[in-house]
This record gives sequence, C-alpha cells and structure tokens, in this order.
Amino acid sequence: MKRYYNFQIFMQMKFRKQIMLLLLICVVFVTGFASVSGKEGKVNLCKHVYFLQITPINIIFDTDMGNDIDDALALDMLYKYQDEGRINLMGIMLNKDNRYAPEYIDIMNTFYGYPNIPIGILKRRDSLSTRDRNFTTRVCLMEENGKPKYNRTLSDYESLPEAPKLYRKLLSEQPDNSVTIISVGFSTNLAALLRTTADEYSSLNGRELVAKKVKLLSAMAGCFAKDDYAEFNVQMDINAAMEAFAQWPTAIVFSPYELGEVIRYPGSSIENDFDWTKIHPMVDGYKAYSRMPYNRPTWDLTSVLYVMEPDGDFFKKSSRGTVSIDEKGISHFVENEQGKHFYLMTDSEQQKRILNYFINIITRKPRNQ
Ligand SMILES: [Ca+2]
Repeated sequence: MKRYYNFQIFMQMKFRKQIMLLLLICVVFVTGFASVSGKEGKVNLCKHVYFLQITPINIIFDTDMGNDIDDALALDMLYKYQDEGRINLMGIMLNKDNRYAPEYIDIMNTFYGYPNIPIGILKRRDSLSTRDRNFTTRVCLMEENGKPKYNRTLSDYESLPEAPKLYRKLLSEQPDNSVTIISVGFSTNLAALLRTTADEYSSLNGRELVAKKVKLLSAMAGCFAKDDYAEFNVQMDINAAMEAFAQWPTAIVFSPYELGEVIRYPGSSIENDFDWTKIHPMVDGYKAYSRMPYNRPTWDLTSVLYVMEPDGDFFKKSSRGTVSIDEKGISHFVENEQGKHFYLMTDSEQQKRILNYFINIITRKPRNQ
C-alpha cells in the first residue's frame, strides 16, 4: 500500500533528515535540468518536491485491552498514524481472554473508520488475565435511546482467529524484515507464536517465521530502575515473558515501567479537548476506568512513540545487552555487545516533550470524523 503525502506530514517522519538530503540532491539535479530545458523542467521540480511516495511501516499491535486505559490511548495513536499513511496497521492481537475485549476493539476499529483490521484473540479458558476492572465491558454495554451507543462491524467474537494463527497468516504475507510488533500486554501470544509449527501459511516454524519477517519488537515490559520489582505485563505471565524474551530472534526495545510511570496523560484533557464529538469510545473508556479527573501513566503509548519517532529527541537508549526474566517476574539487564535488547530512558525535558506530543496526537480528530 503506497500513498502520496503532503509536506507537513513528511516533516514529521522519522527519516526526514536522510530524505531531506536526498531531496537536496534531487533539487540540484532537477535545477540543473531546468536550466537546460527551461519552463518544463521547473514544473517537474514542483511536482517532485511536494509529493513523495513512502512505504508505511507494517505494524501488529498486541494488547491486554481492558486492564488499563493506556492501551486504548496507544491504539488511538495508531489510528492517527494510519490516517496519515505512516503505518499499515495489519492486525490487533489480544493477550487478554475476556468476553468484551474483542468487542471493544471492534467498536474502536469501526469508530475510527478501519472496520476491517483483523483481530486475533486468546482462548486460555482459565482465570489468567480475564479480570474485569474494566472499561471495555462498560463501553460495550453503553446504550442511548435503548440502542447500543456504539456501532460494531462484527457480531461473532468467539469465532475470531486465535492470535498465533493470525500472526502466522499476516507475517507470511509481508516482505522479509518488514514487520514491527508493538507488544503492550502479556507475552502470551509472542511465546505461543514462537512455538508454532509449519502450517498452510508457511513451512517455517514460528521462530523462523519471526526471524524472517519481523524487524523489531517494541515492548512495554520490565523495570530496570529497581532490582526487586515485577512489572505487571511480565508478572501476569512470567513463563511466557521468560520464554519470549529469551527466544525472540530479532531486536527488542523495552519501554520499562519507570518510563511511562512519570509521564501522565492529564484527565483535564479528556474532559476538555473532545468537544468536537458527542460520542467517543476512547473518551468513554477513560471516564469509565477510574474516578475522573485522574492523570494516568502513559506506559503503552511510549512503545508506540518509539517505533514512530526513534530518531526524535524523545528517548535515550541503553547500550546493547540482554534482558532476562527470573522466576519472580523481575527483569534483569546485562550489557553485552552481541545482545539484541535495549531499553529506553528519558530525562525531564524529554518527558515534557513526550507529554506534549501525546496530548497533541490524542486530541486530534480522526480523519473520518
Ligand atoms: Ca497494556
């Protein structure tokens, strides 16, 4: 999928410095051409400077939607990037087995104008991750004038594909080394994907398929500021986190607990910045999740931001190393020149910059509204 972009969107892009250099070379070349060929050459120059053809980033989003509101804000960001043509949101995977989680995602897909983004579900049939604190249920059950408040596209959520199967389908269809996975929940699906074997989509096993197709795993997981803290996403499925991070064949960038914890999305923004609409499933979710107004950490949003703005002045990245998870769910990082793991840090200026960025993108109208 390729689209044309205007100059403003281009200036937000991650490789803009490199592209500007390329443009400069093109301008010099075309100007030289124009000086020879006159008016016709100048017309061509305008055409090529203002319209660039860019390939969007292929993204799969893996979420425990419903446990905390930051998943919904992170998903909002992804729709906005999709609006701008900067990403191809290939699929949304649930690592939370809950009746209303896929229905809420269907409501979000429908509201933002992307009803056909495939959803993969987790069917564990046990108590893990099913707890229902839970804004997804409340939004799904909201009614107006005796009818459901939000439109859906799907009706049968039980028959959605299980996440590892959908991962294999989506990965097999993409070019090599082209997919970024953003994991903002438990590692359950990631570990299960690595354990898959050849099927109708690929003759490769899960680990081989990931090594071939995936470029980066951006994960909100772990804690590196304290040596005795089991971060929630790891703690909820310790065995899966141990296995996934030890076996994952590509680079992993961790956004740890301590990073998002100190960058808090303001409840006042949720209350005041959405006058442009009467209904909004993310805003209703935020209001349902806890007593308003509250400022919530932006953990999951930071893993999205890193993928989209890795060269911006938003983060510091650790040295190359290896993350391991112990039996208590505590994460450990050891520097290692051959390691494939990094973790992110921020200073106070970067924290302010990130918060402004989040408010700006989250409060923006989706293209279809
Ligand atoms: Ca989450």
